Parts: sequence; structure tokens; C-alpha cells
Amino acid sequence: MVHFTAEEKAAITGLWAKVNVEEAGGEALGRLLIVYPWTQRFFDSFGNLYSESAIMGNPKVKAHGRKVLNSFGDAIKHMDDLKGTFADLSELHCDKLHVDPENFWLLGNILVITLARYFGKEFTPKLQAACQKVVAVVANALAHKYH
Ligand code: HEG
Repeated sequence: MVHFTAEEKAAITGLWAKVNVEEAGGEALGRLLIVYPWTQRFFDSFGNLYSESAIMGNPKVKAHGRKVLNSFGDAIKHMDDLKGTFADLSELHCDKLHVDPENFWLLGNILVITLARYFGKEFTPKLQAACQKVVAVVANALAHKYH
């Protein structure tokens, strides 16, 4: 079980309070679809993903990015029981959506890059370390129900 120190929890909660989930979520998901184009195949109901600007401006990408980031927000509230918090979502991604768990790691890293862009110098190595830990634990929890 991954442990978060009080200092890490405070750093993450403080950072998260300043995140614009719609903006950062849309950017992170958009970048995932551009940087790793094979991830587009899960989103064929999202319409126009034909170019970088189409992806970044696609309202469904923004809406879904916000949904995913709100889920990260839940994770931050329940850092001590992520497997329980994500049990249903893990089943959904495995049984219904058939998303390869490798993609959770890719998205997590892209989210960290997105946060680094938004926060600039404020995003210290220590803060990055805490964020990398969160995205790793989330990816792990989402992969937990795979069989
Ligand atoms: Mg997933 C739906 C969270 C990665 C593909 N994802 C969802 C939903 C949530 C969520 C909360 C809505 C569930 C519902 O409607 O009940 N996703 C989530 C998280 C992460 C993640 C926290 C973190 C890494 N998802 C992810 C990745 C892919 C993916 C990497 C594909 C590359 N998610 C996916 C698809 C749907 C969801 C295709 C259904 C979208 C729809 O049709 O509305």
C-alpha cells in the first residue's frame, strides 16, 4: 500500500484547489489523443479528431477531460482507499470499455506534464514527485479489477 505523508497530502490538496479541471482535463486528454494517436480508437463517438486543432477544440474532449479530472479529484479526497474508490470504474474500463491499462499510465504522465505547464516554477520537484505518486496509484487502482 502506497503511503502519502502529511506533507505530500497537503501539497497535493493545495495544488489541486488551484486546478481548473475543465481546462487542464481537456488539455491532458487532448494531448493524450495527439501524442498517442492509437488512444483515439476509444473515442470514435467524439466526432472530429482529425487534426491537432480539431482535437484541442472538440467540446466532447473537453467534457470528458473534465470528467476524468474530477475523478482524480475524488482520488485526492480518498488517497487512503483508492482501490475501493475506483473498483467500479476499473470494472467499467476493463469489461465494457476494454481500455488497456497501459493507457492509464500514459494519461497520468500527460496530466503531470500539463500541470507542470500551468504551474511553471511553482511546480517544484517535490510537488512533481507527489503528483507522480498520485497518478501511479490511480493507474494501479484502475487496473486492479482487470482479469
Ligand atoms: Mg476513462 C469513461 C475516469 C483513463 C477511456 N473514464 C470514464 C468515466 C470516468 C473515467 C469517470 C465516466 C464513467 C461513467 O460514465 O460512469 N478514465 C478515468 C480516469 C482515468 C481514465 C480517472 C485515469 C487514468 N479512460 C482513461 C483512458 C482511456 C479512457 C486512458 C482511453 C485511452 N473512459 C474511457 C472511455 C470512456 C471512459 C472510452 C467512456 C466515454 C464515453 O463514451 O462517454
